[in-house]
Amino acid sequence: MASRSWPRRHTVGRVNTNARGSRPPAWAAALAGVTAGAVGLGVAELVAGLTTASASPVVSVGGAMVDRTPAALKDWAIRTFGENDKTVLVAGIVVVVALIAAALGLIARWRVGYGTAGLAAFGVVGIIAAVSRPDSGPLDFLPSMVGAAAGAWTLVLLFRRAGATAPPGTEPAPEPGTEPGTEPDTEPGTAETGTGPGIGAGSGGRAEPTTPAGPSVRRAGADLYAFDRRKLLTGVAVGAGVAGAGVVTGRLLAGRGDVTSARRSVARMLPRPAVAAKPLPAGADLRIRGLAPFVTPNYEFYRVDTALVVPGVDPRSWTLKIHGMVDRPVELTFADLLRRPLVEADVTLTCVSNDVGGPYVGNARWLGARLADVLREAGIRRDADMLLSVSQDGWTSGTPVDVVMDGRDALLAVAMNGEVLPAAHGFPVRQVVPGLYGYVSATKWITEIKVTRFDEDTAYWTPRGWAPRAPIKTQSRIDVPREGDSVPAGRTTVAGVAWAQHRGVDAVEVQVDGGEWRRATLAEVPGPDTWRQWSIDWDFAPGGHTIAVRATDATGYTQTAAVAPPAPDGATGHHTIRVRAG
Ligand SMILES: Nc1nc2c(c(=O)[nH]1)N[C@H]1C(S)=C(S)[C@@H](COP(=O)(O)O)O[C@H]1N2
Ligand SMILES: [Mo]
Repeated sequence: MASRSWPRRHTVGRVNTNARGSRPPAWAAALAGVTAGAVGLGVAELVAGLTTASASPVVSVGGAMVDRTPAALKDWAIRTFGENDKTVLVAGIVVVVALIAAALGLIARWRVGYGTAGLAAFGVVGIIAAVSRPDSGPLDFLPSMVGAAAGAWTLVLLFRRAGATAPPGTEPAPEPGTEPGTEPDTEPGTAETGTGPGIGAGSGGRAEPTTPAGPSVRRAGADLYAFDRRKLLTGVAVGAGVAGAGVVTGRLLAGRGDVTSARRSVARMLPRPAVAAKPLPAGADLRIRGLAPFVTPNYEFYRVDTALVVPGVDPRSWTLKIHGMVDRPVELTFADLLRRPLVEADVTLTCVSNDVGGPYVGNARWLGARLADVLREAGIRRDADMLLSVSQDGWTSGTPVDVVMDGRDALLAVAMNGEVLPAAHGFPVRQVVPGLYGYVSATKWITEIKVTRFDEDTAYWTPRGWAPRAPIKTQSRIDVPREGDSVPAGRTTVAGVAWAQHRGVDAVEVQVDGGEWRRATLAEVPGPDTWRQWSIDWDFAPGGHTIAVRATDATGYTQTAAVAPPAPDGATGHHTIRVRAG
């Protein structure tokens, strides 16, 4: 590298590569680091939005983390944060990135190159995460790469603006012009020529001599401390603006727009059901305040999946491949699917992670093609016992073949409660199989079914501590009153829901303060595949009370009181609440 002298520096102007011994204070360096990290992420989001095929680094890294999180931790996260678990994860990643970026800023005080190297390492992590996602596309390396470059470039520019690139330990500073040839580490070439959006231009119009190590500093003699707070802060502000604009624009570009319009056009092509569901029995909904309605509105339906960003699947290019142990592999388009006779069915979905009394259960009217018919046309081999369904984002589920083929309403569903499948619930197509927990049956954004064997293939949750086969356990829940409620002494309605999908609920009993079990009144149901509302009026003496519930299904099995956690195959125990009457 050519040596430079003071005059050279003055011709370069804003570049202060000769400001020996100067470095910004720690807070400023950390702030520069955080800004560089933010710009990196913002630019990455923007690139991800522009090249719609590729995922942003936060999403890729987050997705990789979700897949690698021990089941127990994930369980805890679901339980603690509920359906906000993804927001918490993303926020956590952003905080960790900010902390590391601040540390890189501090390291850059020592040598800017170390900071930029750290940002490059970030980019490599993002690239590895992105290209190793199951749904990765050929351009998925781009957001992380461009983002890391933008971050590194930002760091260099900010350090320049702040007036420091020299390594520490060179003070006391030499006399100007006396030390050629030992140029401190300079920035990458791009920094010399770069004229990035806004970053170098923050205070460009200002006439005052803000060149670090300018006259005032030289007057200070040995103290070459040349930190320019204002220039740094304007740079930081511009960087923050770039980062924010990148995230917002990127999200918008990548966003729902596509899915929203695709859902709208599908709404126009949805055929009427060939086999319509019977109207719901009038007595299916007891309409008790606080009791879960028989039909769960789509916007209230619980959502559980590993997808950090709802996959946007284009129905025009969507296909479902059915392959593996079949005589005739097939590939269905969305139009093929809609040409099949569509069946309506009322089915209650339940998540295996649902605690006793928990919220991860919902009931909807689904419209879809019969999965059994599609499979029969493909010709399933006799020794196959598992359907490994795969979603657009690479998640997999293993469903027993015999369950799907036994005549129940196992569907490739395209609509939910009379509406095109919402994006979060699997648009354009998902599986629905009455009687099985969601993780072994309810694949959203489905693109593939491999007909295989349980002893040959393993679905997503199996190595993570969940049972390969998981029929839904008979359960019941008290909705009113709620845990901890105060109720008037005397007669009060106790009500809730019970479910035992595909077997049906035959009885629900309620017990207060460990006394005798009394039968609740059951609401009507359209069939065995939905939950069933129940209610009972109870006379409460003033004071505290414990209320428990248990259901008996149509096989005669009564819910066990033995408490089991959700893992590995569903929680057991009686839902029990405490109330105060008075
Ligand atoms: N693609 C995909 N499908 C999925 C999952 C997932 O993580 N990814 N989770 C399953 C689980 S565990 C459940 S309980 C149901 C929940 O369906 P819902 O979100 O529509 O209520 O979806 C299932 N389908
Ligand atoms: Mo689930």
